[in-house]
Amino acid sequence: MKERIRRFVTGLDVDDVGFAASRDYLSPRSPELESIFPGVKSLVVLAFKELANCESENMPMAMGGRLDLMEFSRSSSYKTARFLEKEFHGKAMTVPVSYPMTMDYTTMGSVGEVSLRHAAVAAGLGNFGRHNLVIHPRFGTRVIFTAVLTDLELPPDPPVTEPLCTHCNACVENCPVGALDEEGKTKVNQCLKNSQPYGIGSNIRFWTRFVDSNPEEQKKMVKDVEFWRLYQAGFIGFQYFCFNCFKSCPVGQF
Ligand code: B12
Repeated sequence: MKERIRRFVTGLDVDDVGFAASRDYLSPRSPELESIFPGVKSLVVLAFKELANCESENMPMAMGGRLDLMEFSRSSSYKTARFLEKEFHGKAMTVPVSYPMTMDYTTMGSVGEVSLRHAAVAAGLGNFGRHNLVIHPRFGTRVIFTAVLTDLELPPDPPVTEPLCTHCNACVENCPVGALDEEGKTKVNQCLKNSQPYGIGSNIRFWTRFVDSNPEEQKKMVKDVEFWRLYQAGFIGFQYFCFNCFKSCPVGQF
């Protein structure tokens, strides 16, 4: 069964696939998988290599590449989940590639329902680097993940045991806000303010100023590019304006 699933997934042009037992998925800050999917037994984790878009200093180009990849990854995990249900009569659930996620005051929108990095590590698709991202043995850091949860029992893949991070420190040095200065921890607020300048914080600040302004000032505010950018972010969703730790990692690059 596992090899048929692997062939199906790689036939979708997904770059790599790994299998994990749900007991090996260890992500202390994330919800228990059982609370999401009672009876879950395995995770099928899909890895997708990112195109060179992430290198561009033109942020609509960089984020456009990510959006294309997210669309492809969502369609691939959806097809994989359908395959598990149709062919093997298991139950299957797709994991959001990035959002939606629970929004509350304890996590401030920084914890996904399933941690795809911990899932990838459990499925033998890589291990954590100095940047707290998962490095894939062939594709390096430039890889994103999706996953399918299932109640089918699938034999797990072995973990990657050799460390893939070379500790060159390029990710730390290239972070413009020092979010990686402390080993083993990303300073989420610093990263967020810099990488998502049109996220919830800017939105709140803009609209607070707006309600405190007179009609003339309000007219000026909606003509300002800041408003146009917030408007675009509103329908695109989370929109990254920084890929530095992701693109500066030399592992697996030519
Ligand atoms: C919320 C989120 C963010 C938030 C918060 C990040 C965070 N601290 O987790 C912000 C906005 C800051 C963010 C930034 C980025 N993100 Co993000 N993000 C997510 C999301 C949606 C949820 C992550 C989550 O649940 N975190 C909470 C828990 C799991 O984290 P944690 O337990 O606190 O673990 C942290 C540390 O303890 C440490 N850690 C934990 N265990 C271990 C073990 C070892 C050995 C080490 C060294 C470290 C370590 O690493 C974690 C990062 O801080 C995931 C998608 C998903 N569903 O997984 C993508 C995801 C993690 N993001 C991703 C990416 C690529 C990015 C960015 C590069 C942005 C970009 N331009 O693409 C940056 C990288 C920032 C960085 N270097 O840490 C990819 C990572 C791919 C990869 N190769 O690893 C993911 C998996 C999306 C995907 N579908 O592939 N992200």
